[in-house]
Amino acid sequence: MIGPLAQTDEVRAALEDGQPVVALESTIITHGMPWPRNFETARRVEEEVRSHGAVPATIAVLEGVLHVGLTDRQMANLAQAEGVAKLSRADLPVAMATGTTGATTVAATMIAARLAGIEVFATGGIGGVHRGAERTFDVSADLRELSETAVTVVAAGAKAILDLPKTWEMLETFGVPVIAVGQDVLPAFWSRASEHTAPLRLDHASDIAAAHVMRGAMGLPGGQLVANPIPEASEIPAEELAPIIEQALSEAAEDGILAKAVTPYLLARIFELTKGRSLDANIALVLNNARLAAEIAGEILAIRKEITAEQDTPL
Ligand code: PSU
Ligand code: MN
Repeated sequence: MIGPLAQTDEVRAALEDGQPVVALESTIITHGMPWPRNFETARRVEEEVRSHGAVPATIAVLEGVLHVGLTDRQMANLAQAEGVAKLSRADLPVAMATGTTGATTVAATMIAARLAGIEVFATGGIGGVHRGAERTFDVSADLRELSETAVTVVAAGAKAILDLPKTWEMLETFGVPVIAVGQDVLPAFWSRASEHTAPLRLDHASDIAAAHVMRGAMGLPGGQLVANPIPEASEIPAEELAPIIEQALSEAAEDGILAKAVTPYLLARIFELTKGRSLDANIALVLNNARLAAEIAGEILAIRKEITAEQDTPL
């Protein structure tokens, strides 16, 4: 284990005992949702993981220390803090070396999970190719991370604020399996359906776990993206959101919002324009992803135990 990595007792015990663990990101808390619902949600997501048989490990950098698992107090402080850095792959080691406090994106959370030996991670939506990327070149580091780091990420697809066709094309180029759960089309975060046929479909946590184990056994780098549709009762239909997204995007352009500030700006604006409905939907889908991630983590360990038992059986 590398030096500055701190685990809660709960996470350390689970990893040592070979219990299922699910990593959770913190940018969604600091940059994705407003106080106090960000803190309430972070705790509910952890409970959801626990009630489905796994241990949650929320990841963040606190004064330079990479924490894998946060106490309630640490989480409450982070959720209320002002000016917390948003750390992706490029920023993570710099923050750790300089004593910075920052929240981890999907990319940085995957890196931390791998260091800690955690194979499954639940979030809301991944970053992707932004609209207008042909001009701005704004492509999230999350995509490259999925091609390099062997963690299965459960998300509700990517947000419609992005250029979804380009996002899926790029993942295909990178050789990242994009797996829709229980349907033939990819979900679009706040909406269950999109126009994009999913490249892969698996309907059971055990199959997703088997694919994860097979990828590892073949020595292929990189993870899997599991695209889990938002529960029906909580979705906002794509037609209804489209004009709101257009408005938020044109305001972002007028205000000259760039780089890391783009995603948080758009989320906050869409929250206002939907009178909070986008946040209710966001919370419902994260809980749904936490549940599936806990099941996948359990199934991965079950498969590994079976393999070990077979190897131990004399011929
Ligand atoms: N999707 C959400 N909420 C978020 C994010 C994505 O629904 O808060 C965050 C994630 O942490 C993701 C990051 O990794 O935004 C992507 O940021 P960027 O586009 O700057 O790479
Ligand atoms: Mn970006």
